[in-house]
Amino acid sequence: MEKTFLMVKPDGVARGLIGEIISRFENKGYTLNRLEMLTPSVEIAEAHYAEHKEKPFFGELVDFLTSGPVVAMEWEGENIIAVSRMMIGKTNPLDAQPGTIRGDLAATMSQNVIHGSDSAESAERELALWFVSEASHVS
Ligand code: 3AN
Repeated sequence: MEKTFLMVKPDGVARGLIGEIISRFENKGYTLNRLEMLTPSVEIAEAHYAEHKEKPFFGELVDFLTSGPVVAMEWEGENIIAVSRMMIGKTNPLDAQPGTIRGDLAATMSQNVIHGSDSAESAERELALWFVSEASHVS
């Protein structure tokens, strides 16, 4: 069974959307394996967005992710990586379809409520980054 990393970003937490977002994946039939609420350090935010290090918006991205609590989660289910990306919707609000999380709940490119891993490699890397040790969590 496939696993992925999903995160309610600081805007989603501040706007009271944690329950709404978790419900969408529960209603779909996926399983929530792990959940942690934390305010990310600069180190973890930079590592998370390492692929965007050269982008002009990198500083803004890190500032935003470290601005308040997030909800980091491990979810499991059939084809969850591709399907959760469809459920999340496109990054640009002009492309995010109604019915998707961003299409329904997000209006800007930079504050778009949720992150989801975009490939098996990203999922593995991000789960290892955010959930450091199997032994330190009850699963
Ligand atoms: P996604 O989150 O849809 O996988 P990525 O990985 O391309 O999108 O970008 C990561 C995050 O960077 C996005 N969620 C968004 O918050 C931010 N971002 C992407 N492109 C831009 C941009 N052109 N301007 C500002 N922020 C951006």
